[in-house]
Amino acid sequence: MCTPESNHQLTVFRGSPPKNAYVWSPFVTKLEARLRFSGVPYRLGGGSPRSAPRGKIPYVEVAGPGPGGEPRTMGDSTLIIRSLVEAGALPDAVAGWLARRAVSSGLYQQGTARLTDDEVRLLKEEAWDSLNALLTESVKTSSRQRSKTNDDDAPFWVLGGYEPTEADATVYGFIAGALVCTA
Ligand SMILES: N[C@@H](CCC(=O)N[C@@H](CS)C(=O)NCC(=O)O)C(=O)O
Repeated sequence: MCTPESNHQLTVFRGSPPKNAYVWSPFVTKLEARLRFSGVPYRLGGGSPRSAPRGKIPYVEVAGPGPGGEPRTMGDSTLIIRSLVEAGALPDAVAGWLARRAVSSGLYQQGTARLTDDEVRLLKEEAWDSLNALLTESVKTSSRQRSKTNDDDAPFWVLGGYEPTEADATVYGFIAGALVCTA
């Protein structure tokens, strides 16, 4: 759809005038990270929640190929990613069932999976601690993998393995958003 081969053009609307800096919205950064991880080119647009199809940022416009085709807009980072994957424009990076089970089990052991939604909201600090624990485990796993290649500067991924997944885009979006947001 938006791959260079098929000539579609993808524009990501971030809610503020385009510039080369993160925006505060974790959902925008999540979507952009997911596209960058997969090498899918896109343009930046401004836009606003008022002009968004679902009243939220991010939203995207997909144009082309060729003249005559009406550009399509889509909202919601998860639905955008799913739609691009279904269209073959983005490789599927959803974690496998085994990796999900390992993470679910880890979160249950750690305690986060036993909290209600309200408790999770109240215990933001614990959520960040949980993320830290998860990343600490990830880097240990990755260190073992990296030691085989002697490449200590290699990136590591949230669920281990050799490729980023949806989990990396989401974590990246929320960390970057929290660092950028001054509110
Ligand atoms: N589920 C949506 C959430 C998007 C969302 O909540 N966007 C916020 C910014 S982080 C927004 O547009 N807020 C403006 C508003 O609600 O008016 C997604 O994944 O894209």
